[in-house]
Amino acid sequence: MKLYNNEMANSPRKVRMFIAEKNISDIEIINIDLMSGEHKSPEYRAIAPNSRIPALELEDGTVIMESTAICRYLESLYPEPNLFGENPIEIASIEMWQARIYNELMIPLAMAFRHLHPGMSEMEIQNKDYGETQKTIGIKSLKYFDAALAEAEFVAGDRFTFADIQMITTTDFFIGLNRLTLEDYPEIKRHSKLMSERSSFSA
Ligand SMILES: N[C@@H](CCC(=O)N[C@@H](CS)C(=O)NCC(=O)O)C(=O)O
Repeated sequence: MKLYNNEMANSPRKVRMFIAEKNISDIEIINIDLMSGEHKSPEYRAIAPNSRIPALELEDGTVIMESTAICRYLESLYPEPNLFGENPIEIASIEMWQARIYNELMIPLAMAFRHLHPGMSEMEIQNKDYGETQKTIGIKSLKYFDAALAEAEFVAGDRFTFADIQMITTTDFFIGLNRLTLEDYPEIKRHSKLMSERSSFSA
């Protein structure tokens, strides 16, 4: 299998963390240069028509796009350690938290970054008003998820799961890039420290 990757971007980092947690060793990493627009080249589009990374190419040429879909595929191939839930309520809880973090936290913070950060002006037709609105929504969500994290050690209960990967890849990347600080979110800061102690954190 081949993983189309970029070391600086947050979506492929989810997959790299997942691979590290599962200790999977048969995936070749192929780096794609986003800054030079390699992901928009005809060669890469032929592999991943969405022009995004990550993408996972299987031995038979099948390509899976979307970081969560890739992780779900890998969970089926390598069930241990379980990261998507072991019983109906745990499966639902992990799905709920990972989807809520993605939709309510990651998307607004990502849009704020894309529309406000000077470094993104080459990659995005920036709309400052839209960026500011998304930043406000993102800050509201940070407060919400900070309070939610006070209820449990990990995002979806008492053990590490994919929901924690969704959270740490979002907070570690987008809080700083949006010129926000972890100091304002003590439970997210606690969670970040917990995640930074895992070897997969630097994958
Ligand atoms: N929902 C997708 C998002 C993929 C995505 O947007 N990847 C970014 C890097 S984090 C990308 O390829 N951006 C290129 C662009 O926006 O042109 C996933 O989770 O895989």
